[in-house]
Amino acid sequence: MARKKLALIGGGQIGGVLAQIIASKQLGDVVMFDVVEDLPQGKTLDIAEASRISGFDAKVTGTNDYKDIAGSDIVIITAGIPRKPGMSRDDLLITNANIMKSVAEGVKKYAPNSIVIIISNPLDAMVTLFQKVSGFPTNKVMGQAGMLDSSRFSSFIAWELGVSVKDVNAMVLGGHGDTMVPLVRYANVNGVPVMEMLERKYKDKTKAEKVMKAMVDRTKQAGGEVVKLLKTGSAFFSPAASAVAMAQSILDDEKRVIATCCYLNGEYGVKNYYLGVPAILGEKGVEKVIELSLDKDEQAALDNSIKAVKNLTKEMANLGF
Ligand code: TXD
Repeated sequence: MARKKLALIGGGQIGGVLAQIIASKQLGDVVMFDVVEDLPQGKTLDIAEASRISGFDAKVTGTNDYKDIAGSDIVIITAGIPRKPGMSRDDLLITNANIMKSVAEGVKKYAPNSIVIIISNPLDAMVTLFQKVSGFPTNKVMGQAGMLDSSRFSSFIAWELGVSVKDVNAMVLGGHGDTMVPLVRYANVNGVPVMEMLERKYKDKTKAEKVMKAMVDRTKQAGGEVVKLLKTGSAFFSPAASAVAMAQSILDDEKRVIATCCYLNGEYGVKNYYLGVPAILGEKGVEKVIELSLDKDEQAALDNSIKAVKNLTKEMANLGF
């Protein structure tokens, strides 16, 4: 049986870690595309030369030519620029929308049957644009954000409670921005509500609520916290690991339930927009959106996030995309 093939569009910080994790997990052969001459070739050569040590036979190659992504089962897109000092959000939106448009055309032409995971920011707008330009079925175009935001939230909970993060289940819904919605009520440690564990730890309901609020706020700001420390770019290990988990669920038809930026067709009261919600990821891509029952406050927070995503999408349409 032929090995699966994964194309990475963008060979920057996240692209490099993606290639390395995919190869070491032997998920499939990797082709890294970038517009910068020699960059993807150099990066992948370096990774491939570690194959003896890491113990993988998967091929890892770089290219500046879209035709080399032909036959890819999965395409993961990180192409774009991160925001620099002095740039407005519009500047980032226009630049990355132009890049995403060219990427969508390239992927449509050379990997028309692939399933696509987008990481580039502003995420919800970039996923919307890729689907529009490529015309791919909506179940085959999705964005990575919720997996990472949920992993950050889970890590903070595990550190606070002193338990293994493997036993923490916590999910973040909504757009990838300040309006994201960490779901406190559903957060649990192997079925035990996190709030209950916090109340037991502090023997004080108000204190427990304060601690949870701090974790929720940190989750919302977590991307910015890393940017502030790194000073020259944004998080790249955790976004790459998150997208690989999504790709693996699709390639191995694991049917994991993952918070994914996916196309909504009436679910959560939203029609024809991309939004971060839990979904089953399997061989068909997004196979089913899971609808959670939300209380009044949770629904209000999600509505606020939906509004932000709609505004961003409209802003992009007004700019001619
Ligand atoms: O969770 C998430 N979704 C995110 C998203 C978390 C962190 C960062 N997130 C966003 O991912 C970030 O704001 C950026 O928009 C992307 C990629 O982040 P990365 O840190 O990998 O950025 P780099 O290192 O600048 O890499 C981008 C690469 C770089 O090598 C460019 O040469 C390339 O993109 N690039 C292109 N590749 C292909 N085609 C075109 N047109 C192109 N233009 C630039």
